[in-house]
Amino acid sequence: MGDRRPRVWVSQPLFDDVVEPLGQHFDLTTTGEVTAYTPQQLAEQLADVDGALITLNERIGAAEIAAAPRLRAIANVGVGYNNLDVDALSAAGILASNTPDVLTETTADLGFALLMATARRITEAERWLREGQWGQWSFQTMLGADIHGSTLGILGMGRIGQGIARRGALGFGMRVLYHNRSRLPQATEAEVGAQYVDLDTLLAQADHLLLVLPYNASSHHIIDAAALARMKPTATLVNIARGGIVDELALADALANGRLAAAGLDVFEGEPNIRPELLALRNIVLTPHIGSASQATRRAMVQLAVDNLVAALGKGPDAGNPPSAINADAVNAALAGAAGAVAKKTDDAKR
Ligand code: 8YV
Repeated sequence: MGDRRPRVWVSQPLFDDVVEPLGQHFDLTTTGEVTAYTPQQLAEQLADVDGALITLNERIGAAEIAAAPRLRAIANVGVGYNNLDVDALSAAGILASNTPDVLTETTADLGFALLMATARRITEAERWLREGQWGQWSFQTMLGADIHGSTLGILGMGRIGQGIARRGALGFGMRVLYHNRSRLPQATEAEVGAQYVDLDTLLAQADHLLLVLPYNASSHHIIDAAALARMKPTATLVNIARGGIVDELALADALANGRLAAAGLDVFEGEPNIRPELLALRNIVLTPHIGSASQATRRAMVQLAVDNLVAALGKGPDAGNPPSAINADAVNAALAGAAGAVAKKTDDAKR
C-alpha cells in the first residue's frame, strides 16, 4: 500500500461544497453528470478505491466487491440500503453506512403530502382544470375522502412511520393503527398516538394506508392482490418506501376496477421506468422518489454520508466509528476472524 493517499469515489453529483472537504483526507474522484452505471462501469469505478459515497442508484453486491480489492467503506446517501448486499460487504470487511434521522421529518412530510393529495384528488383536479374541463362549478366535482378523523394505517413503524403517526394523531385527529415486525414500547405508542394491530386488522380497518417499511425478501410484494382485497374499496394507499413492496399490477387492477379508491406512489419497482398500467390511471398520484428531497435535508444527508466515510476510513473526530454504520459488528467479527486465521497460519508455519 505504501504511503498512497486513500482514494474515494463519489458516484453522483451531490453538493460540491459538502463533498469537497473529503479532499483533505483523500484523493477524490467526483462526477458532474447524473449517471446510470452499468455493472461493468461500476466495477471499473470501484477497482482502485478505498471508499465510495453512493446513492440508491448504485447496487453493490458480490461481483462489485470482488472487483474492488482495496474497498473498505461504502457510505450510502439514503436511509434505505436495499441496493447493498450487506452480508457480502461484511464478509469482505467493508464498513457500510446510511443516513438515518436527518431525513425523518422531511420524508414524513412528503408521506403526508402524498396522503392528502391522494385522498383529496389534488393532482387529478389540477389536471382536469388545466385540460379546460371546468365548465361550471358543481357540487359533485372531485369528491374525495376525509383525512381528519379517519383511520390511518401505517405499515412499518420506524422513525419515519412514527413521524407520520404524530402528524396524523396530533395534527389531524386521526385514529392511528400500525403494524411492525416488533411492537413499540408503550410509552412510544402513547407519544406518537398509535395503536398496534396485526396486519389483517391494519388492512381491513385503514381508511388510508401508508407504507414505510424497509424493503427486503420478506417485504417483497407484501401488498399483493390478496392484501389489497382485504382493504376497504374506499381506502387509499400511499407508498414512500420502496416500489417492490407493492405488486404494482395488482394495485393497478384494484384501482382500475373500483376495489381501491386511490393511490399515491413516490417509489416504483422498476424506477425510473413506470408501468403503463399505472400511468393510465386517473386515481393515482405519482412523484419521482422525492421523499427526502428538501434542500436542507439532502444537504444534511450528504454531510452525514461524508462524516461516515471519513470515520470509516479512519480519519476525523470519529475515526473508526462512523456515526451511522450498518454493519460494524459484523465487520469487526469478519476482520477478527480473518486476523485469527492469519495468526493460526503463522503459528502453524512456525511449528
Ligand atoms: C434518498 C430514500 O433520497 O433515504 C432513502 O432511503 O429513499 C431517499 O430518501 C435516496 O435513497 C437517495 O439515495
